[in-house]
Amino acid sequence: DAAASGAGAAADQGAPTIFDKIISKQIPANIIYEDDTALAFRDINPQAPVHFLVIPKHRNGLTQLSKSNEGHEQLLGHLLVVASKVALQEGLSDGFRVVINDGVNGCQSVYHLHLHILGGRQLTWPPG
Ligand code: DGP
Repeated sequence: DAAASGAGAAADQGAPTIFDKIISKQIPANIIYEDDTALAFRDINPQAPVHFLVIPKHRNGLTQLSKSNEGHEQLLGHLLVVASKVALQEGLSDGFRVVINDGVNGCQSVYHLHLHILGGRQLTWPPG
């Protein structure tokens, strides 16, 4: 499909992660949205009453956001639209937060690009 075949498609560097097993349904997850290119599921360690992740089904080299290039624009845009759609589906009409942790200083722990969507309470700023 178009979103999955960006410029990064040839080079899907990085070791498989736990998210590959969630995508292939080898391990269970609470999936709340799925389409051809994106998957949304509840975070196993929620930091808010609603906390889910949106990931690309095909990583396309996006172990982390800082690996992105122009070939990923359609996919990245789609992930944001899915995040918003599912947030509203989850009842977050008063607002929510979208976070992408990148690399060591960003506290990234799973190297398969993912958006965190948090809501259901008044969040504070700045984050820690
Ligand atoms: P990050 O630090 O941005 O890489 O966050 C990774 C998130 O992934 C973290 O909030 C916990 C979540 N997570 C890790 N393993 C699993 C899992 O097996 N299932 C689910 N549902 N979430 C997971």
